[in-house]
Amino acid sequence: MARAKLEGAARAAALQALPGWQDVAGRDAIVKTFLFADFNTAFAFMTRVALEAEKADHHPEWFNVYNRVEITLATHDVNGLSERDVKLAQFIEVAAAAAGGKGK
Ligand code: H2B
Repeated sequence: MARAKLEGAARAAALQALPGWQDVAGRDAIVKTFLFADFNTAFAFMTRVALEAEKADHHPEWFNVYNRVEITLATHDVNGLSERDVKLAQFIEVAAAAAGGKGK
């Protein structure tokens, strides 16, 4: 089930395939910061991610200042990570690359 909690080897394997995504201290979640050329580029990227998130009914926690977007992913229903976070992170990677974003 897409919302089943990822644990152990499955969680480790999923993270391994998501470069730059790191564990959040004190919480079962992952985080990555992206840098873009400017605010417009960052916000265009966020718009793409927002539309995909709404379609998937799975939403990021994020923080934006100018060209920086910090994104935390977790599945609230399971209080941890699920395949939904992996899918959204994969989409985010593609969208960030298309927008010239760099992981920080
Ligand atoms: N997003 C995230 N990140 N985790 C969830 O558990 C979640 C969500 N649940 N978006 C969805 C909405 C849930 O509230 C609705 C009712 O399906």
